[in-house]
Amino acid sequence: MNEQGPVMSFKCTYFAIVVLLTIQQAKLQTTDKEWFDRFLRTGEACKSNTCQLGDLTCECFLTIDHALTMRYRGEGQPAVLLKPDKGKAVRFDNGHPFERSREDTFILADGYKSRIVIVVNGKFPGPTITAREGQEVIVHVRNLMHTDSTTIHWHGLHQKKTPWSDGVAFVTQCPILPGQNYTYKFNAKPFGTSFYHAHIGDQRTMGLYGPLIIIPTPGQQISSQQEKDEFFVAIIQDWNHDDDEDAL
Ligand SMILES: *[C@@H]1O[C@H](CO)[C@@H](O)[C@H](O)[C@H]1NC(C)=O
Ligand SMILES: [Cu+2]
Repeated sequence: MNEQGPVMSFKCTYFAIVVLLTIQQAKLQTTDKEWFDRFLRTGEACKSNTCQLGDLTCECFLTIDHALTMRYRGEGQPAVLLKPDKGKAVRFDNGHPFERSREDTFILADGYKSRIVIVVNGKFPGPTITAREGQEVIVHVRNLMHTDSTTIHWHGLHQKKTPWSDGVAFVTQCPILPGQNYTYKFNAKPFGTSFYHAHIGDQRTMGLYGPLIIIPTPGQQISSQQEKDEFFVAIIQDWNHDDDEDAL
């Protein structure tokens, strides 16, 4: 009569474990908002378990917002305006030295006055996106600018079969309105060193751009290998002391 007892209780335990694991899994699932916020803090762009050799996808999160150069944001304390003095940043109001260790938490640019720029994940210029040739690149873009709409163009990529990801405002997509998101999906082809940039108004010169590097699949004839620590990325841009809308 009792023969089924152990089997039943084993089934129940098994069932309970599966339920618990499923709940655990759901808890561990990071939401898009959490990813956006995480990369906004770290200044990086892409999930570390993607974009590597052998991964099928390269998934990144870009938050777009305005910021001021030469201004320490405060991080819980009052914000501080800065000015350059003999190669160091000092307080604008009293000329006192500013803590050197905090220098990478504000945007220096060329140190000439405080100017409005556009930052990507808090950085000016934006963080580097490095994908592998042939990967599906997925870039979630969150537009936190208050009144500007935006789009991002992936310079050098052919967008075969994905014309809607080309990022040309009013031509291949409606601009991403303030407060809205948009996800770009495209194939990482051809390989090469390029950049992504805003494709609307003066936003590129204001800072909405960053390096976009597609590493070739191994075994191909290429002029110079661009991997490991043997290279660094330099990116240059036009820079105006006046706001770009006045300079244009
Ligand atoms: C944009 O994405 C963020 C993060 O996932 C979300 O919190 C927000 O509601 C989205 N905004 C819109 C308008 O869908
Ligand atoms: Cu371009």
